[in-house]
Amino acid sequence: MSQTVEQRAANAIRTLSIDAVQRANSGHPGAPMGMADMAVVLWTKFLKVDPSDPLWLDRDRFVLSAGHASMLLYSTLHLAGFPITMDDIKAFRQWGSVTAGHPEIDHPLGIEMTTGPLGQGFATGVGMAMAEEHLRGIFGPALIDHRTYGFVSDGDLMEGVTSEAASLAGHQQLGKIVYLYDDNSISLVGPTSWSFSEDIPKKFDAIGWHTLTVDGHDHGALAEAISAGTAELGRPTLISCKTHIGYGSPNKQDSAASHGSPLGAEEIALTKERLGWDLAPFLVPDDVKALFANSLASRTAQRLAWEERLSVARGDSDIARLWDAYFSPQPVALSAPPLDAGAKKATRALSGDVIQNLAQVRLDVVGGSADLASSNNTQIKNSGDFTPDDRTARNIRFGVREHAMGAITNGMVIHGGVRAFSGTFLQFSDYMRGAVRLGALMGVPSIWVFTHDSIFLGEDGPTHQPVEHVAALRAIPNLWVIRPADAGEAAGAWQVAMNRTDGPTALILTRQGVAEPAETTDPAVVGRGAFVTREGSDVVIVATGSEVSLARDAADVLAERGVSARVVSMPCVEAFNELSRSDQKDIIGRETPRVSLEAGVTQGWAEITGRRGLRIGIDTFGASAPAGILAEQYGFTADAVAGRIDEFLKA
Ligand SMILES: Cc1ncc(C[n+]2csc(CCOP(=O)(O)OP(=O)(O)O)c2C)c(N)n1
Ligand SMILES: [Mg+2]
Repeated sequence: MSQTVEQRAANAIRTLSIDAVQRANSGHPGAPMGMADMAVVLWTKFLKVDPSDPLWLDRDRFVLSAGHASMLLYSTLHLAGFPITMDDIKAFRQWGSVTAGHPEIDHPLGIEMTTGPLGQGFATGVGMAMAEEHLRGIFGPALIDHRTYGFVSDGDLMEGVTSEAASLAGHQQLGKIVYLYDDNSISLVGPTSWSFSEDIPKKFDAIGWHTLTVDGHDHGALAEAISAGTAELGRPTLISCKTHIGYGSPNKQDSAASHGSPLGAEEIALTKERLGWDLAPFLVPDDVKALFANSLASRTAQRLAWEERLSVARGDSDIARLWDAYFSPQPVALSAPPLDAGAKKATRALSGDVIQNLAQVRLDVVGGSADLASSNNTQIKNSGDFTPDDRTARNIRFGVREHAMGAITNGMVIHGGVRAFSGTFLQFSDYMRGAVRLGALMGVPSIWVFTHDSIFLGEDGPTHQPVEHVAALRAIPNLWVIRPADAGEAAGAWQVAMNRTDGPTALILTRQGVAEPAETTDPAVVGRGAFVTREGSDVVIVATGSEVSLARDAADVLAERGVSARVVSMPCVEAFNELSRSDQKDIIGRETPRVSLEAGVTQGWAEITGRRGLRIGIDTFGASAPAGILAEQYGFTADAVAGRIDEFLKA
């Protein structure tokens, strides 16, 4: 039976995928085989990307949420002319290769984001679509007008983060989203019927999506459905594509056996016979190459027309300035917010003041909170709420959806043109940890505003009192964790976070007021991670956030007893770790005994104090009571701290 070139293209994706998985002796052949037709139709007929400029700002974004189907993406990018070579495909899953087990963000290669933890791609794509809406609102459709496409799987739809993100996408009427659901009724261990029986189209209809169901191997039906999805601008679209996992494999199609192991040489031979494929491994027929080349040539023409429009628009110097403010923003230098003399402001409130200043100098900053804006102090006061009626507004109401908020924030930043932050109570950073970690892995400079940072939030009690959270965040590589102590450090914390380009920052902020030092702290010191805030020679107390003023008070008590204590504020351990050893020793002392003081678990502080140092912290859960009582009960008063240090020095 003769095949169309589109069918041969799908078979090229299938055979490249199964051969690469076989060669690596590891990987997931079934999903690429099942989604190959979806990929061919989307990429040749719809997706606005240009391999001659993978970074084109107005390109459509494509997210492969089911990251285990990585070979689908690599094969398709290769066929489409992105710089993934046949040698790269042969090196699938090998050391140093760009074709990692799961796709890893690499925009020049055409990989929009890292996927693998199911659900993250779905939710992050929602953030990309929100960024597009915002920027289109500002610059108009002549300069910004693209879609966010995604391939999502059963596993993606089972994950909670997807439900949160889908709910917000429906509410926000994100009509430029078109997701194709690989509806194959199979997941890792077996049929989805073992644990998943919801009516997905009905569910998505109910939360404001436009839904369609098609045969995912019928190219005509797929094209019609994607057309309908792109035409629907008032609602996001989910197309359930009924597919067969392992399509073409005589013995493994429709079985979980094709999900995560190589098909085996014998089954590959049978599959190629069934697919009518007689080429040697890793060869692509010329007509398939030509199909992709011809269809993508029109995208190059679209890009050149866009460049022309941009260049004409930039003839207006106001527009040129505005464009650069979003797409080539400058680093910031922030100053400490002014304070009334003697005022004790919470660092969350100081952060809120800094945000107002920041929003003036950096137009690309947008932010929001998971229904805690008034507690997190995240509202940008001179702007309204981002809604379907006002896409230019800069405040995002995420609702009580921390996990999706994390992913959506990453998505906005990954999209480019916006710098996003989002806030919740530090306690609930656990709910968004999947996204926080993935952002750190991707090197995305999202900013997390975590307030109510210790047991000293008081009466809400141990469900709301973080204890292990700061240490748990410090454990994530490439995430910088900054816990400012005063107005100057609050400004410095935002400055460091904003000027990071290769990773995220968590700002750890108090609910309660903090005492300011006699002289306002220079924000620039935060970039060094630590500095001496009070000189002394007998002992060094290293403290963070609200415990810095406590350390100074304890030093006063110690001074009365004839002990000279140096106090070091260490807002950012990660920045401190970047200093030379000698600079570090200048700050925390050489032979002087060291004490750490932080209202959280002591884990990690031995790195600073040494094993023989004293670590004062809270290694149990908190309790529900007024903050002052908790300070007494947990030994966080100046007298108690001084007493412990005295004892330690005498021991
Ligand atoms: C958050 C998360 N949990 C678990 C996994 C492990 N895992 C990988 S694929 C998969 C399920 C596969 O089912 P489906 O998404 O339907 O993909 P298909 O088998 O159809 O290719 C699981 C559980 C994961 N990658 N991410
Ligand atoms: Mg499945």
